[in-house]
Amino acid sequence: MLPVNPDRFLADLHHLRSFGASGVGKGVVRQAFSDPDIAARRWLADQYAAAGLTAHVDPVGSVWGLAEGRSLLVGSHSDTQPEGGWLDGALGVICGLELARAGKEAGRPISAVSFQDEEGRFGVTTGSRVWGGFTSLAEADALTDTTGTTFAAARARMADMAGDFVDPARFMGFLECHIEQGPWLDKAGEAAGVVTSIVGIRDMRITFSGEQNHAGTTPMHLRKDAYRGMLAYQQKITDRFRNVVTPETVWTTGHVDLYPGSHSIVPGRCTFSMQWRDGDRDRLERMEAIIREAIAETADEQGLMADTSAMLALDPVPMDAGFRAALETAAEAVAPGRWRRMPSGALHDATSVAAHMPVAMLFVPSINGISHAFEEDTAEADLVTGLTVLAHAAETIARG
Ligand code: HGY
Ligand code: MN
Ligand code: MN
Repeated sequence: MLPVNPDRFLADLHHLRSFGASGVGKGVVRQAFSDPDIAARRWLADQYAAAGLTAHVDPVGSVWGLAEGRSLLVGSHSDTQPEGGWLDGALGVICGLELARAGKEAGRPISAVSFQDEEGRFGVTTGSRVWGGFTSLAEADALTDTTGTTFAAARARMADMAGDFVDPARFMGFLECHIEQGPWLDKAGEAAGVVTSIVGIRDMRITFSGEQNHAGTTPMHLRKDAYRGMLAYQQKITDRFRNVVTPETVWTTGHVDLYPGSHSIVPGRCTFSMQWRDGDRDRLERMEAIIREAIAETADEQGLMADTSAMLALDPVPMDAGFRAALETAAEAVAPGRWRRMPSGALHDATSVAAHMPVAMLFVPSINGISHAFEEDTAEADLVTGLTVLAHAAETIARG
């Protein structure tokens, strides 16, 4: 097996946590292109170079540690949610660093990567989507975060480091180790999850515009209240989704912006996020039709204007059968009887990479199933098991 060093791996994981440590538990605040994110990426590039890899930053801020010739790629993302955990993405990035180092020592070409903006400050999995050719650089540059900052302006902060895009053809496949971010492995006392498929996702912003007015003198029946428009819309989709969704289907409004945001003003504008996920592409499309119909009906009934942003669409992706088999064999060897096959309800960069090469993913347990929160954590023994299973599988795959 590749000569991975668990102590070195854990030390690097904790060092990466120090970039943007929130001061609350093991929480981290390290959004794409923030100071801690850029500092972490500079540190990663130095680690890749110190390991004898070619350190490289691409135009969208993803950082690569490249082995000579054709190699197996291992990695994830090192940016976090506005309130993130220390392991979401970081685990896979440090697994990539450790496997690439061990690969160099063992003469097994393994490359490493930390993709940029997987967490969607601008658009979910932006870095790997642009690298993968799903979104043009021009389209990405026009994306904005919730404050109106453009991707172009943000990525300009790393322009001094940026080179060309890395050619996907130099890799024979991709492995990503990630925390489960759900409850199942932790509840079952299991150590590893071999991912079968990654859900598809749709994501957009919806804006209702009505009439800003006085909260005290405007009778209820004369209002064109944008917030009440959103509430009416939400009720319509909840009612109509019942015939379409399954217990695995999820939909979320995670961000709402009311304008002008005063207690004494009837909001004239309400912009909110609408995200939905499922393992079935047809179901995602049926949900989209319901959403767009509910928007139009609500605007008409309430005398509002409605506008929608461009919609981000990633379809469900099955993992490569051969790579999955290598992970299953490795999991049984390292944690006999304490692993399972399972789908991923979270999105990952592996979705973008899968269009170019075989990919597979390995999950480790999340304590109490918590993620995208400062409380996110995993027992160190489970982190080391994840690294060991990945190294075992990488050896099998690299050997061919
Ligand atoms: O939202 C997701 O699934 C990922 O954690 N960004
Ligand atoms: Mn992630
Ligand atoms: Mn995440």
